[in-house]
Amino acid sequence: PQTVYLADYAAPGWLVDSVHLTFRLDPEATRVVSRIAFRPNPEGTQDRFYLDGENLKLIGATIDGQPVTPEITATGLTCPVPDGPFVWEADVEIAPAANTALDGLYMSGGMYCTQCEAEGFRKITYYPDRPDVMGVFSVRIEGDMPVLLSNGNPVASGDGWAEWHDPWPKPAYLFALVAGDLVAHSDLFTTTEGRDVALNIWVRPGDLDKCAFGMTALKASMVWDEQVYGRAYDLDLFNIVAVDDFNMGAMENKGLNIFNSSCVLAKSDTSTDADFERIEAIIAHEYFHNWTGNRITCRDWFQLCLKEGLTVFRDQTFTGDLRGHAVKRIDDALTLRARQFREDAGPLAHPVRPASFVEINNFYTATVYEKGAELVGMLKRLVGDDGYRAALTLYFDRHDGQAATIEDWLQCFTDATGRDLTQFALWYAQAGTPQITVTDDFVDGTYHLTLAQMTPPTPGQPDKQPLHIPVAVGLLAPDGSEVVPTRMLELTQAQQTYTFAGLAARPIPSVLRDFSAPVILNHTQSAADRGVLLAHDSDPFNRWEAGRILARDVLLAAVRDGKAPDPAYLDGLRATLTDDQLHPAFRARILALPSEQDVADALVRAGETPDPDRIHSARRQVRQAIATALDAQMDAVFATMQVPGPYDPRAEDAGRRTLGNTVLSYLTLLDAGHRAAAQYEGADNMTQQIAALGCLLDIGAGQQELAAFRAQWQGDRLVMDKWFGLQIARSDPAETVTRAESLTRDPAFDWKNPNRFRSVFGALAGHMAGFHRQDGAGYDLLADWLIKLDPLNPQTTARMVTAFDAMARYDATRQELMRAALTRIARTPNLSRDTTEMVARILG
Ligand code: HT7
Ligand code: ZN
Repeated sequence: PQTVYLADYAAPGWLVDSVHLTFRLDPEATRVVSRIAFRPNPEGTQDRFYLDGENLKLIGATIDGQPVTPEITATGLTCPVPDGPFVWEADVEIAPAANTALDGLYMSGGMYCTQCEAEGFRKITYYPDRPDVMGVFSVRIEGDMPVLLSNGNPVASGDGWAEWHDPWPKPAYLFALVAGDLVAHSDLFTTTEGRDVALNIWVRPGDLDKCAFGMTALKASMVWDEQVYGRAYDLDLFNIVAVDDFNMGAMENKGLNIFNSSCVLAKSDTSTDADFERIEAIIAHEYFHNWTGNRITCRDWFQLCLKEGLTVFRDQTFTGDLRGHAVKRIDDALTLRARQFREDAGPLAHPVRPASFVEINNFYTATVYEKGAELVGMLKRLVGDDGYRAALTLYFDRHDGQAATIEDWLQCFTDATGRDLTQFALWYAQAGTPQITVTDDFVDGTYHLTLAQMTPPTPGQPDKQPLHIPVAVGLLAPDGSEVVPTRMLELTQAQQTYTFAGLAARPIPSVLRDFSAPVILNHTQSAADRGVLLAHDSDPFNRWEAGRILARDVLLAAVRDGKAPDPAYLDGLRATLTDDQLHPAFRARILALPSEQDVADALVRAGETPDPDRIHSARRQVRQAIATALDAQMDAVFATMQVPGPYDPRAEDAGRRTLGNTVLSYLTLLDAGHRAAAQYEGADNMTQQIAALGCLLDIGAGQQELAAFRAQWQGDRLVMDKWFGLQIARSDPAETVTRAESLTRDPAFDWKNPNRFRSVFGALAGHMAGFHRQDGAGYDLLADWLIKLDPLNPQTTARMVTAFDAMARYDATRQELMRAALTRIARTPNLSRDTTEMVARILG
């Protein structure tokens, strides 16, 4: 397969003014008639007219009305064209019902829908399918379906046809079409500019009662973007459609967002608090793309973080504003460490702006999204709130309607604030997680804090340069009072020392407050100092972080030497648990121990080989000890965290339920599941029901409840995904693989549906001790199913191959078994380009 390089970017030879598309829908033979007005690009650097196109049957083509016979390959066509502007017309045939890759025009549960990002439009018709070619689209849909939707505003419709016009020029990846038997939950919104916007969430008729929350989230997003970023919506209509078969979460097509149904449908008896929060964030994310992605798009796919990093940063801030910044920052750091740090530490490490790719779909990664968002956050810390506002205003003014680059983005910050960001730009090009080592000394009232940075080598980047890193630091007195409030240190050299004079006693440093940069901190601090930070730090993130490091050390001691938790740690935990001044959601985060994966990461960083079984049992042992030591307090907290009245997904109630269910998971270790069984029995919402079921499964009980759960929810696809996933996630490691394997034989296991496939195999891969079973059965089962899925759905297959990316950290036996499984995948005849690239990168 061919590698594409950022360095080879060439401006398009022809630009598009207008695009008229007519779709005559048919599952086996849809006809797509296109009429495209092209004109030569004065800045173009390509001299051959070329249109992308894949799996298309060309019925006929004309240029300015004259039939032409293009030269066609498997990936596109070329043809001689006139010197000036011209009109290209083509009639092609495609087969949506046969499109199992869910990319281009496909069918899901009898409805037609599209997915065009990144390169799906070329599976619909011949087109310059690249984001820097933007055209005004008009669409006519003819089909035997009650609802026919496309981008923009409706123009006209009749029985079996509808016409749409989108006045905003857009790249082809934002094109969308939906046709089906759908009903809408509708509302209205008036923008600050006085525009009345009709809002619809389109679903299958049985799902209409699951739309209200999504609509509230959409309106909250529209208000937030007006108030916080000054961005108003720009069409008279905003449609969202829920689709069951979808490769990712959702897609921001102009005026017609398409959502995986799991990311929009919500109702208290079928969705958990976590689902509600996720849905709210994804609706916001896709809506925010209207400005950061659609109005200003990317010049090429190497610039993907320009829209994704910024939009993730915006949705994170939105959730923080609605639900509390401290807990949101903790959750974001946990996600970053679990997914992005892991990516950075293995064979798939790549820069936030990659320099090359084979298949762009493989670069919708935690690095581009989550680390990309961290880079925006760091810029904001460096230039301050006012500087950030000025830079963003300039960005919107200067680049509206354009396909921009990271250089354009950084230039706005420089022009708006005067800051030189030359060194900062390295963050976009250099892969790997920087490590900062902290040392200090205190002499005669003066405290010296030394920070030394180092970024380890990553594939293709053996040598790293120092980065420009904002490190937020505060100092505490030994009694926990704050002696130096937060100061934003700017680390630019390999090593720098910062001086704080006039201190009465040696301070306790609180470094990297609010997780001010996506780095790993190597900081040796005594357990006593960490105890002070846990009890007193004014920065909630570092308060939690102190508790997390104490917990990690307790877990490491249990893994290495079978040690029971230190009583001082248990005292600190008890004090936090019972501190009513602290938000319940925050207390729950402190009480939740680092994951098995976190413990493995810590061992790897210490140069040790993690043993998944040992980590699993040590963590259980520590949890048992905590439960025993804090039994009485947990019992009291469990009682006070019960939320009376009807279910409300608001943050305050959700936080109470999270703490209640966290202590329930400990109490279940002591009461043989008594409380959990009662909670399951009495639950009137999914949060309480599934938390109780999980607790029961954790102690090897709950089989009766599991059967009852299935009987109750067998008609609900999304809840059944939970049923599949939970019993694997909460299984004993000795049974994880057999449980997953037997579930693949369940009549409800529809492996062609990505959500269902992920519910089983995502849960298997996420169960560290179960997946890494010593005989390799976990690897073999996953490999078997990935080989089976690849010809149907390469995107989802390639994504799930990443389960093997931590191969190098395990013992020789496991490494060999993983290598064998990957080699078997690699040798599969006709393996997709997507999966081939991922397997090759992992095997190295
Ligand atoms: N911009 C979208 C990314 C995307 C995608 C979505 C659904 C299916 C396939 C996809 N490929 C790429 C989603 C987002 O970041 O908002
Ligand atoms: Zn996005």
